[in-house]
Amino acid sequence: MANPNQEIKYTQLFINNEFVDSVNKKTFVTSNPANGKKLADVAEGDKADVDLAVEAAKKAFARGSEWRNLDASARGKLLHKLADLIDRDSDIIASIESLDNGKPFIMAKADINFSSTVLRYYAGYADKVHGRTVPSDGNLFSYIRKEPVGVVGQIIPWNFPVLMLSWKWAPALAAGCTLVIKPAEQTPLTALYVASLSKEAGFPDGVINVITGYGPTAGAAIASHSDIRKVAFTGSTEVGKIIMEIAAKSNLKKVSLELGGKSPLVIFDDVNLDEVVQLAQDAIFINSGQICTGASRTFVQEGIYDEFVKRTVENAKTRKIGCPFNTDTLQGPQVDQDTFDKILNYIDYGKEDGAKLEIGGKRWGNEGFFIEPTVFSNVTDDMRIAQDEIFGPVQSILKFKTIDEVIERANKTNYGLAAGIFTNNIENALTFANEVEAGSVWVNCYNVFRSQVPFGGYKQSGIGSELGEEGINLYLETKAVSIKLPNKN
Ligand code: TXE
Repeated sequence: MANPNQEIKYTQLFINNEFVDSVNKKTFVTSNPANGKKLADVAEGDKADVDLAVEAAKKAFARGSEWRNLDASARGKLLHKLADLIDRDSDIIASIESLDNGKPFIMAKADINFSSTVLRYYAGYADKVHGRTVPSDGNLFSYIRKEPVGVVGQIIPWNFPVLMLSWKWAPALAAGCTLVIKPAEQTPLTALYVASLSKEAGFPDGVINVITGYGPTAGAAIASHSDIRKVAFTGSTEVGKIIMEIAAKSNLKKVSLELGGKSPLVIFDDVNLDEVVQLAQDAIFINSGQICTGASRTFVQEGIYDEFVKRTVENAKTRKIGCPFNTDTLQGPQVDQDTFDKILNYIDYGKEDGAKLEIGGKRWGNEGFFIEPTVFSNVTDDMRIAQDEIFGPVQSILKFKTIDEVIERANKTNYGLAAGIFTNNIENALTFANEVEAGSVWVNCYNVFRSQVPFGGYKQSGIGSELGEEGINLYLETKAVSIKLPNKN
């Protein structure tokens, strides 16, 4: 059951399986974006706390430690147990997530359900990380071992707090790494709750550490720590570049990045508009538009353009916005003032640049950070709303004529995270899927994520893919062992 008055139990850092204050005793406020009210004072971690967490994680990873001596299948069992505990407490976690992030409770439940699914997927992977033998030239026997990278740092954003945590923890723990994670300062609470469950599940001391705090302090301390062997980051392209630079300058730690996007969704004139109008709008408005794969450029073929725009506007009117704890709410507030201001600025740019504001464009209500579902038509490629990541409920509709033209225009961006196409023409679908520069392509569906299917970005949308086999490989080193033999056979 949803609980808008859910008690917040955990607000301290989680280091070595204990909740502790930060070294400097500082705290920061996290608040509810639906009404601006304070939820809790949370420990503000900094470099000294990251150092303590890394020490704990190093000890947990040391040769001969309890964690290193566990069978791989036993790591899988711990991940299964954690998934069970998350399911047991999913109403509590979803209530906290909804309070801290603003997303509708039912959406938070879906995120949490997907989080335990991802944990179970990698639980099964733990004892299936096989090396191999290799037919090397000469009198040699060569074999390949896959080994955990070691202590890893993870920095995650606020749009899917528990889900991003599960995408980071599950493969790292299945691989046998130990970790220090920093949740976003806007949404620190669910990471701490799930940390308490990891202790209950039985993860040894120091395997999992959570440092709440700000990016340029706690986050940068993770990215620059010389005993962290790899950093995994999800967030803005701008900060992704900073992380990569600090990672290189410190100890050249491995880096994986999942960054922003400006994803095209292409709609051909052979589709059933009754279905597609709704799907195209969900593709951008889901999670209040705060999703890196959001279909922020809707390309519609000229023959159906006017009708599509008309129906899209009607559809936007029916989209229920309001209190995240109402069961019929589809759209909650934006996460904070900065995000809210940024989106309203972009709506102004859209008008200034000559796009036609069809509906929305303003604040909704008089408290919290709600923005009306907003639709622009007559958008052209050069406009700022067609080029930059807005990260809000703003749908931009562009017109196209041919497949070649739309592929060319879809690719004219520095991003390459996702792309979608709606058509009944298999040739157009496959041509687009092959030629669009994006890490995920969805045909007649959109924003479809599965544990088994890798997800990552081309160009400035990222480095490396999470989920699937690719996801666990991010946390593994490859060791080649060659043994001299007296003869070939
Ligand atoms: O992201 P940041 P913000 C995009 C989206 C959004 C914009 C800004 O366009 O409007 O980014 O959002 C930590 N060293 N995305 O400012 O700053 C920070 O504390 C180390 C897309 O919230 O990238 C948080 O934990 N860490 C995206 C995390 O980085 C630093 C999701 C992400 O925050 C740091 C979120 C530093 N110097 C925003 N500075 C996606 N790909 O889904 C910040 N951080």
